[in-house]
Amino acid sequence: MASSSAAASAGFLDALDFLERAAPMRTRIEAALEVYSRYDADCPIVLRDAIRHSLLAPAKRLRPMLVLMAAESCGGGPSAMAAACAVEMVHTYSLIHDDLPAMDDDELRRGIPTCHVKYGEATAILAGDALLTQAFELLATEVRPLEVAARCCAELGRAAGASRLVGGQSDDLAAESRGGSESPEESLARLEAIHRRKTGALFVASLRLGALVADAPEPFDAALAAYGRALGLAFQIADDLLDHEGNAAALGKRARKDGDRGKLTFPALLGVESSRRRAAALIDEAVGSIESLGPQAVSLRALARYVLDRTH
Ligand code: GRG
Repeated sequence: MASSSAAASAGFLDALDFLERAAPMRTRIEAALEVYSRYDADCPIVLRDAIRHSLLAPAKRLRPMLVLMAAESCGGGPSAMAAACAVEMVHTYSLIHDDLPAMDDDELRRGIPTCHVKYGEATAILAGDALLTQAFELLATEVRPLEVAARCCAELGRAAGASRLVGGQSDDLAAESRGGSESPEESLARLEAIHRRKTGALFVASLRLGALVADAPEPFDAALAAYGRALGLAFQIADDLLDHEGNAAALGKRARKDGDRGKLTFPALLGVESSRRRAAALIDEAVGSIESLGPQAVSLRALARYVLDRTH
């Protein structure tokens, strides 16, 4: 087998190489999140602690990595880390609110008690609100030039809003109380439409923010967005498969909950093997989409393979 560095210079990395290569990047992201979650004396201590409980909990940091790797693959940019942290704040807010009793009602997230279990529902709602707002403050104050900051705010706002993340979540919740009158094709189309908004939109926005802060040309932005769409859906299929396999300890959250609730999932609709094949085809599609970015996109290629092979 080729050594890691030989494989990397040839443009390939496997999932384990990816984890090794990504570790320093994850450390840098977490150090920046730690700094951004120090608040002044007007922030109540309980709110600060609740935010930090969720934001700094052990996590994969895939979305901020996508921002940094997209920027890197387009030549880099000094505002990339602020943009990366803004995306992670929006993601963490969505997890805190998703875990609330009124939504998915979960007690475990990122391997630790959910925000509302530890701090109460009201504080968890406020912690999510604070993170969502801070994300846009961060983009507006740290991304430069100002025109790029405004475009990042617009892109992230759209991805997190009523027609994307929040809309997908709303349809997902509505689907739980729906009868079973659809054909399998209709169910699959509906499932994909939910996940394109609920999971995929933030992946695409991460890549676009990376392209924006690196001042990437339009074709690179389009290639990264196509990569993000395919990767987002593959990630969700892999997530459903991991949930189906049901190892709560490895996942750091309750497993088999979707199946138990009769929720629509890819393995339930397509079967396990067919779901795996679909995810693998989407990863090939994602990798194919960024061919034009050349060797600078080695990390994005590896991240795509990792999404398929991940165990949590
Ligand atoms: C409450 C507006 C609102 C939206 C919630 C994110 C979300 C929408 C729901 C979370 C439930 C869920 C399992 C979604 C599908 C995939 C997903 C987003 C998983 C969590 O992301 P990971 O695996 O988590 O990247 P870490 O903890 O590693 O960041």
